[in-house]
Amino acid sequence: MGNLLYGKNSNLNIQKCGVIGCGAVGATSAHTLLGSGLFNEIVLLDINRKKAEGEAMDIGHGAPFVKPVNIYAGDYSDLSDAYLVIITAGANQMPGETRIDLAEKNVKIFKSIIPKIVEYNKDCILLIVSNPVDILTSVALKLSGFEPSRVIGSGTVLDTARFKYLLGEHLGVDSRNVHALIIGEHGDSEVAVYSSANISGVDLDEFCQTCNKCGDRESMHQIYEEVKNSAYEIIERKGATFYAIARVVKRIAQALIRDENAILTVSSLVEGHYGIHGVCLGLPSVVGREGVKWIIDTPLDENEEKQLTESAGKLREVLEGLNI
Ligand code: 6V0
Repeated sequence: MGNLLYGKNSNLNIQKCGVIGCGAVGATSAHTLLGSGLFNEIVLLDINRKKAEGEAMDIGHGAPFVKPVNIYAGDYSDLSDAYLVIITAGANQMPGETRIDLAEKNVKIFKSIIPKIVEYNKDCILLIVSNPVDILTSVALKLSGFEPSRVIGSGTVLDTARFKYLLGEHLGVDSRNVHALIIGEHGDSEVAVYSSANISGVDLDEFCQTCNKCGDRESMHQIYEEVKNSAYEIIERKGATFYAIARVVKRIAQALIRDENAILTVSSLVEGHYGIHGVCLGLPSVVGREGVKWIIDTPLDENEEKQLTESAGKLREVLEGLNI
């Protein structure tokens, strides 16, 4: 299988990725990527080398049932030609803990990881998944010195999927026909954009009034609370969330590799949109092979814009309190 070379010096293999952190999220993402047909080489790294080896063996034993993939536990030097490096390393939330509570611990971990990636590979795309994802995307941007388009957080792609799923369930329509966004922090200050939400072009409020499912718009608006609290609810029941985020990782990887120009609410550096400067957060963005190509100024009503500004303010405050 020939490698598809890419990048300034054509030294990157577009079909190669690294996954740093082989816990629940990293291993499930690697498993999902193995079956995606997007990669022919996947390198797993974890501070616990044995864990990376075990996951590579277990996931790799499924390879005969999919497109051939070479998956193995490696070192940072093995990332030198990887087009995409996905970071899922770090502490996850304990019941009751917020994502922001993880910041100090995980910044420390990022300070040990990012320079090692850059030592071997200055041209890859970094996809940040560890939480608090927006803060860590800003941290990775600063520590790597990469251009902002190549440092991407999973942002509110998962929250947007949860929003579409719950709205679709509530309204009795396929979630793929629900067009609605969650933007801002992947966390407690995230913003539901109800003002432009629609079902195949029919304004959400209008659809809600005619579908006779709940008879009251308020209960539909409660769905935002459910989205925001999803992780807490899942963590309380099973200790961690990892299946849906693994699909998010695959979706973003696909948009990047296939140069899809897909619009996804990934997290990246915001400079000037809605008066926000210098923080990474989730906004609808055009994602293709070079990373985030541009951010779309989706229309927001006054209240949504205020909430977004507050979300950015909260993230800035956390960033300023960190020693990076
Ligand atoms: P986990 O199962 O505890 O796995 C974390 C892994 O990171 C472990 O295997 C550790 O050994 C490894 N690790 C720790 N330090 C290092 C290091 N310096 N170098 C390499 N590996 C290291 O956690 P889980 O996989 O459940 O979660 C990982 C992260 O993803 C957490 O921060 C979660 O909060 C975050 N999530 C982000 C989501 C999103 O939407 N962005 C969704 C779910 C979880």
